[in-house]
Amino acid sequence: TTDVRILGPDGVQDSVPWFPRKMSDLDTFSEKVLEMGEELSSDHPGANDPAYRARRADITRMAKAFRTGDPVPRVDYTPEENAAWGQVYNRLTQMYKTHACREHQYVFPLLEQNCGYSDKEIPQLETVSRFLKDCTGFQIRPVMGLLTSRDFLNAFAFRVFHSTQYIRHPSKPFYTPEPDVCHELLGHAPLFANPDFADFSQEIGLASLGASDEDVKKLATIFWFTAEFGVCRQGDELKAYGAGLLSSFGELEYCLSDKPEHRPFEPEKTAITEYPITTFQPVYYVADSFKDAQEKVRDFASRMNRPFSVRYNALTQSIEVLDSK
Ligand code: HBI
Ligand code: FE
Repeated sequence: TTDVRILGPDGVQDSVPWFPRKMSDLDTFSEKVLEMGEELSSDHPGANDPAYRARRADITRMAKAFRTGDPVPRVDYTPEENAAWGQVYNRLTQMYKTHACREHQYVFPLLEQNCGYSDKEIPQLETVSRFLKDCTGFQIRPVMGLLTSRDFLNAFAFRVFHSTQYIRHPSKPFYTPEPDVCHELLGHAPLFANPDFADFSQEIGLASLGASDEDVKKLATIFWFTAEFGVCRQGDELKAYGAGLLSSFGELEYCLSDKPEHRPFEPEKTAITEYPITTFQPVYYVADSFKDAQEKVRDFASRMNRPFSVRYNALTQSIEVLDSK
């Protein structure tokens, strides 16, 4: 990543990290994946299964070749893959009525009606992407694996969500050490159909463009405690809206119990909270609403140290850089 020069408000040229200005700039991310892009870590249940690895590699090869404007390639999932999905689907959907936020509960039947969500087979990313586009303008790009926080967040400025397309190892249907299609389609996709959540996600994305490494880390931590592990207050109850919760029946139960600590979502504090990535979270941040969370993130972002501001032009699908803040 090479820096680019931008004229700051004082007329002096500042150097900021490169960032995508138009939708097709996202094509440059497709080769850049972290650890598990091609190799599986030793704790991955599929690490010693050559057939699983070959299958995963076939699917990630298609993601690597994806370019802006392409339809997401279709994957014909095997009966074994669909069966693993079905197990996860049935176990989680039982809990959504009592544990998921109302926005997730509202969208889920629409995904069943419009996108073929069921316990029978894994929905196609292209179908879900088209549905999201109709709802909020969000779209899905297939990705080989974990992107850097910067790349992953930058894409949200364009209302683009990077989604994996392979599924966890069928020997452990209730465990995965990396994002997979169950996590993406059951946890994330429903929320991107909600206009307020879409705005909230894009707000984080816009704030991340050209941000310092330190600020990107803070925004990634905010993303972690909201889109991944967020809890919200609805009436006098707590409900889950984070995708990491909505795709894990164990943590979905635990997060609303009185075992963990629940703190109010405050970007300044949330952004600097340490968190474990392999165990249940000891702390959850509670949002009042997606609109309120968006306003708080916008306010937080406006105090970030960036010599320019940005705005997304949906007509040209490009970022406009405003030289003075
Ligand atoms: N990459 N593909 C992908 N999916 C994610 O959920 C993801 C990522 N990179 C970083 C990341 N999540 C988060 O941990 C935050 O850093 C944004
Ligand atoms: Fe995720």
